[in-house]
Amino acid sequence: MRIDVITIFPEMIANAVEYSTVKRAQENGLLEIVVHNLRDFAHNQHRSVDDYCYGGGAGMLMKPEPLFEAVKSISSVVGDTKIILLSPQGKLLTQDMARRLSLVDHLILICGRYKGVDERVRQNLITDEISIGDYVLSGGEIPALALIDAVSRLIPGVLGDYESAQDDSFSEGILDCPHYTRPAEYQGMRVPEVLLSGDHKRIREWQRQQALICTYHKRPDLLRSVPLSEEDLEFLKTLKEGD
Ligand code: 9WO
Repeated sequence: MRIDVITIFPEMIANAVEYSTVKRAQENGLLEIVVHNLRDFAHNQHRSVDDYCYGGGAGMLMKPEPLFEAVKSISSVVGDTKIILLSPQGKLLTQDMARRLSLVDHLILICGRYKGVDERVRQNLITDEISIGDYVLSGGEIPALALIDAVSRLIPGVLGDYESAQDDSFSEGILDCPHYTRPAEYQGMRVPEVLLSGDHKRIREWQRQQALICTYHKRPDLLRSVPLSEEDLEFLKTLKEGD
């Protein structure tokens, strides 16, 4: 997969992709990230990429020409390309969406700044608009990094067998169960006995029930959109009766 990022703060992206899984994906040749400074596509001596709004009002907007030209300069011979604007008005990024994006050959991420982009960019340049949550940031760079992180770890071959086999939060659509490491007792706080028992069937059962309890209390909305076994449903019924 190739990901191009268009931003006025290229170092913000370039520095952050030097870590962890995203770095490994690049080293293994499974992911190529290319960062572009939007100012390189500015038309005047001051390298301006923003301008006042028609109709007045506070704040500046990103001018259309540099954005159109930056995208045009990125040779899209790679195949299937999505041009994504990170913005609070976008569709909420979910694990499902990240999974679908990880199958695309080429992503071009546009990081908004100021008050946002000229509407002609939204209407005629971008193919998808994505939000990472309902809060306002000062720009699209951090959301772009969140998207890159979520997507790159799903590219086939990026995670080892061990890591991908891990049932992390959301991999099955529900929250993860609690985990413990040594010592078995710390300041009187004990690790649940079942985890020390060596009885793998009982452990598996306990972990599933804990995950259901956790999801039921913290994110009950997730339980409506996930396949549950007969046993899961039976257990959830006992939880509801306890309320
Ligand atoms: C700035 C501003 C200045 C004066 C008056 C009104 C104003 N609105 C904004 C504004 O909303 N700026 C946004 C900053 C424009 C697009 C890029 N920015 C952004 C992206 N903030 N938050 C996001 C974002 C993106 C994806 N997911 C969550 C948040």
